[in-house]
Amino acid sequence: MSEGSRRRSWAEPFKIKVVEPVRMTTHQERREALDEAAWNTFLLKSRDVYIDLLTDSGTSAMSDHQWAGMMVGDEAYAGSENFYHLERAIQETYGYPYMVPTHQGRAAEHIISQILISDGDIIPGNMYFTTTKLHQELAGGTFVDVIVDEAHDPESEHPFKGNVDLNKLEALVDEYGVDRIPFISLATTVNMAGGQPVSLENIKELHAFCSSHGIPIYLDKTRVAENAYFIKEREPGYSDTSVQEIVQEICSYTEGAWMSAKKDALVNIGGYLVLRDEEVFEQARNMVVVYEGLHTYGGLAGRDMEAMARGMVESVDEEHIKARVGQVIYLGNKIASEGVPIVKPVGGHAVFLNAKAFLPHLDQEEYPAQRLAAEIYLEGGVRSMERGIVSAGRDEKTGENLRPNLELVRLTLPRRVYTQAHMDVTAETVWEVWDRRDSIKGLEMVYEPKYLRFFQACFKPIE
Ligand code: PM9
Repeated sequence: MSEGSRRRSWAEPFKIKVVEPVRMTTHQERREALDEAAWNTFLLKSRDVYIDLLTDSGTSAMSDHQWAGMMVGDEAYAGSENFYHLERAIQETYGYPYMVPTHQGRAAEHIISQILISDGDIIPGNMYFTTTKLHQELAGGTFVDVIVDEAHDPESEHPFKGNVDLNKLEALVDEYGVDRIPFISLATTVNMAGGQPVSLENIKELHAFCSSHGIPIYLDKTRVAENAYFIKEREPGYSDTSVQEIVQEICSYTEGAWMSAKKDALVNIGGYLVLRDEEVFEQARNMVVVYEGLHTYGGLAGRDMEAMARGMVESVDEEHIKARVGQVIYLGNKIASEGVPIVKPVGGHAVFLNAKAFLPHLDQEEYPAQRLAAEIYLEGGVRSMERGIVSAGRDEKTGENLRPNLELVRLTLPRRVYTQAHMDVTAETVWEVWDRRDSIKGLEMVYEPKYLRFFQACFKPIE
């Protein structure tokens, strides 16, 4: 579409055909809901939420084309037509020859971790992700962060804060030897760093290093299209390359990948593992029948696979991705315009508030980000998520709380769901909390589950 100089930089490339009413609540109702949810936004009932920015996972609005695809679901137990369509779409969009469907991303993480990792292995990666790291640990490995230092600094404006620091990686290889490093766990649009991209230059250097040491790269490509968009926008030499071509190039440097299709691929459920190595594929195809279902459905209905096949093509559409990331940047800039501290630059899928700077009077063990997420809900019915000390969990060996430098609240934007007015209300809600920040106290954790505690932990406010 041609754009004059007076045209805004992004706009939605769709119109709305179906609406879902949401419920407005009073402050009193929200306070009661929060107490009932033990001050954990994951435990709130969705009916009590006005604007739901908990996650972009499985929360996207599907297109009419995807919904039409749901009607041609082939629900045969074996050999569904939609499986073959999905396989073809993956080959064409990403370039991997083999695919094993799973019901969502963590199931694929489980399978690949069990296949590749042995007891005592070291898994280097560009910042941990909660479920990825857990599955690597459950398989006997230890995740080691090799992301660039800038990723841990919310103020750094580095355009590619997702990059791998090759010196850190080399030091790890020297210390443990290649035999104890089964693969590099590379993520595009690094979630816990604030939705920050990796550059193609860095991926190429990583590939050269890994090839010379015989270490394969496995990619978490959950948000690869968003990463590709940032490469197109920021990396010299790519402004005329399509997002689709950039996605293909990223994938070409990797031996395999897992995907939570609930994000980029615009579906409400779905995931898969993709591979180049036939032997690893054989093992994965066998394991999936133990945990998910036959290798031609992997825990999904035929209609889900069809929606995924269609959604992944839409995910690399230039106008779609520009509007998707454009909306996130709009919200980030708006919130920051009143001095609210956010992670810079604004990421691809979410705006991350810097809770340490927002509530500097709280100790990290008083869970400032958890409290801030709760206060934002209380203020305006906007649901967000903690990404700090609660999400980081405990050190496996010492049992101590891990204290990440990043103590963040994530306002995550579902794709194609909310309007610009919703973004404005979200920013206004954050500003209201910002205005009364000095009076906000911390939380005490009163229940802690063993795995992925952020999902189900219970808190009570410190009075
Ligand atoms: N991500 C998210 O909200 C949903 C669950 S954790 C709060 O960000 C990456 C980079 C993810 C991810 C999920 C998974 C797991 C793997 N990698 O949720 O199992 O962001 O489909 O995928 C969530 P599934």
